[in-house]
Amino acid sequence: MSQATVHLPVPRIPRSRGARLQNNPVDGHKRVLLAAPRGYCAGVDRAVVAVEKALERYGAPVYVRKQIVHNIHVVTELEQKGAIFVEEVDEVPEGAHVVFSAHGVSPAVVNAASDRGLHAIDATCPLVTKVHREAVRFARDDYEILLIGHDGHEEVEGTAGEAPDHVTIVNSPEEADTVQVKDPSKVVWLSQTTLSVDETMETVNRLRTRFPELHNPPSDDICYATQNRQVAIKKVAKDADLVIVVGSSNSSNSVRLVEVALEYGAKAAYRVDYAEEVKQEWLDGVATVGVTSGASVPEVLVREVLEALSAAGYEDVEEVRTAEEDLMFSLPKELRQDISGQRDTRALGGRTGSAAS
Ligand code: 0CJ
Ligand code: F3S
Repeated sequence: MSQATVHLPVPRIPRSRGARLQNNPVDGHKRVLLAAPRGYCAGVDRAVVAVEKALERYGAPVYVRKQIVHNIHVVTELEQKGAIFVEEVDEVPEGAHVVFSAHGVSPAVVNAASDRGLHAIDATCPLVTKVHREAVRFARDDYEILLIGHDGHEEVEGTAGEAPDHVTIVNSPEEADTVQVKDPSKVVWLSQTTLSVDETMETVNRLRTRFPELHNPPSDDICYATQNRQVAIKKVAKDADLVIVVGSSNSSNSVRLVEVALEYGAKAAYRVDYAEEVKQEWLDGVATVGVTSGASVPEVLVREVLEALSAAGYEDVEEVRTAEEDLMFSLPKELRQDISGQRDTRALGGRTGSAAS
């Protein structure tokens, strides 16, 4: 993979109001192509609401193991509401409530929380849980699992932890050329949910050259949201002089959007957490700016980027939509009963559509 993901602890860069962008002349009509789908996916919405709901129900503090999602703004806002983010469950006081992040946890973490008498609320995205189940099943059938993903990313740690004796992590297409297996007739590949689709296919092709009997996962492991955001930015990138991706530096899917934009024709592409980070020089000679955001990014941060661009003369905003999303997940089971014992049927993650769990 072209760029390693940065892991916690993430530096807390204080938010500063940068200078307003100048409206300098350029050749051509200034415009913004706004990719859609972008921003929150169903699993992120569910995880963030799970923390809010836990705070409402149990009162502050509620502990969260790792960042609930990889977005500094989301984490800061939840901290202000009373969430305490920890690296490991041994930092949580015995008997307290702890939320597991959207990226999932290994059975070892679940057991450590239970040994400590913690009340765990599992906000793992159901699409990550699906990959965990695949790992368990293939390990039980004695397959060797080549897990394509970023070593050290929480999701990869969680999935690998389901079957540590059967899993080998493949970090990049290059590693596919050197990874060793015991029995090439009994190998399957699985993947992290937030990778580049194209790069993962390259890794798989290189693996298959060496292991022709390589099994495929029963269904896509790269999730719908990751795929949809990449398809949308590909369409925008070919017409963009500059692409701005809103998302945090440790957000795998956001960082992938920068790479995909560059691969698909954007003349330049940058990632920002906040609008204030957009630099005047990025706009030099730029007529068309593409804008998108990762799956862990609240829309308010995109709106602030659009406002900053508007001040620089990019007032004409055209949405480029390549898919509709209506997937929703119900809340983690620990939160489905409300205090009065009523079942909370709130479904999360999209504007319309049917609930899944
Ligand atoms: O792994 C996930 C369940 C994705 C959560 C949404 O995105 P983010 O930025 O928190 O996580 P990635 O680093 O995996 O993209
Ligand atoms: Fe889940 Fe994909 Fe979002 S795995 S949390 S739907 S980015």
